[in-house]
Amino acid sequence: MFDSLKKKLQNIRTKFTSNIEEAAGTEPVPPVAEEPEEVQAAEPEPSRPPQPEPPVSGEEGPEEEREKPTFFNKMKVLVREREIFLREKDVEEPLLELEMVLLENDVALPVTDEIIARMRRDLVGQQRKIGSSVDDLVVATLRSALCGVLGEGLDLRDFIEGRERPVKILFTGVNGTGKTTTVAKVGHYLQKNGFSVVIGAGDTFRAGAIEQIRTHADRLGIKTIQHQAGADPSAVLFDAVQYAKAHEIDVVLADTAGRFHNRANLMNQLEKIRRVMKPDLVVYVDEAVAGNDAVIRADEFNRAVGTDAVVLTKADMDPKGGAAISVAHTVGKPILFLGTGQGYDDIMPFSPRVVVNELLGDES
Ligand SMILES: Nc1nc2c(ncn2[C@@H]2O[C@H](COP(=O)(O)OP(=O)(O)OP(=O)(O)O)[C@@H](O)[C@H]2O)c(=O)[nH]1
Ligand SMILES: [Mg+2]
Repeated sequence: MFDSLKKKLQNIRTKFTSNIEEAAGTEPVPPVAEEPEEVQAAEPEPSRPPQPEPPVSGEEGPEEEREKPTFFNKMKVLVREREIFLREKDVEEPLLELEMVLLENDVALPVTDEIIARMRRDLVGQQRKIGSSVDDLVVATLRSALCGVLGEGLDLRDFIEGRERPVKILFTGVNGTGKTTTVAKVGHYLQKNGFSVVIGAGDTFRAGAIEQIRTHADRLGIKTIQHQAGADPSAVLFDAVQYAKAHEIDVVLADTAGRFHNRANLMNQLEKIRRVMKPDLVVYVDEAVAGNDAVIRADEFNRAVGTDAVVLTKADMDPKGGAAISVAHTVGKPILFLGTGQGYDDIMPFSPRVVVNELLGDES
């Protein structure tokens, strides 16, 4: 998952670190035993002007070398007592490279701009404490910038817990992105978490769609409410809700036919489904492999019929990760799950921190 982006971010991280160390004209500072300090990229220190350089003391040995008016010292980067002050030009080059890497990996332009702005804000003109290495500072800053655009995520179990039953979830999106498979996976996920589920076969349009969702549901031991092909999907989903009420089922999952936002008749049908079914959560499903197209479509769907959360499928086939990074920030709605394969268990609740750790190849 996201292997190309991961590799490129690893290179960028090395580049930032070596540039900062080079600009500082010093070796990485060893950790100070008595007072280990956390790197706090998320909450940068209040801005303070750079401290004047201390007078060179005859006792300071290696420090003396650092204070010589070398080329790097002229860049006015100070590394002293595990603090560092960076100027724009010290990180300009890796910031530019990061911008290119993000754009090449399908991160949307405004989201790329936001990440770069956050990196710049957290690095430049700040007196920054560093931990055991400059790399820690770089990783913490990258992590903070990426988490900043990924938002909070949404825990479906918490969402359901806090609601009156049945909780009604409507899945929408364009053709072939994985809606039906996602309905089955989410049903399985909810069952494993102790919730009872019924599925409404709301795609009455595409040939074979009712049988497809029915087969998944049967395998998972989930009840399906269906009408015949060509029936009004609003009526099917209304019946599914009635069934859930009568049988005290916790959650109704509504599959729908794939549609593009510019097909007025199909969007009107979705509007009618919304009115009749009154979903608690409208989930837009698209595929991570579609990159920027998925982000644009998600935004268009949100404007046309509203979206409360997003599922990105086929993340297992996506080397770039651009859609996963961009969609929440662009649409202003959280990512609920990533689809990570074709099996029923191949679904991952979206945790921004876990995804960022994965991208940075870091477990911390
Ligand atoms: N690799 C991978 N394949 C997936 C994932 N999710 C769905 N698929 C596959 O994508 C294909 C389309 O999935 P469907 O669930 O039928 O898509 P849909 O959006 O319901 O399609 P329509 O109903 O025709 O609009 C199937 O072959 C799925 O197995 C995923 O997370 N990873
Ligand atoms: Mg389908």
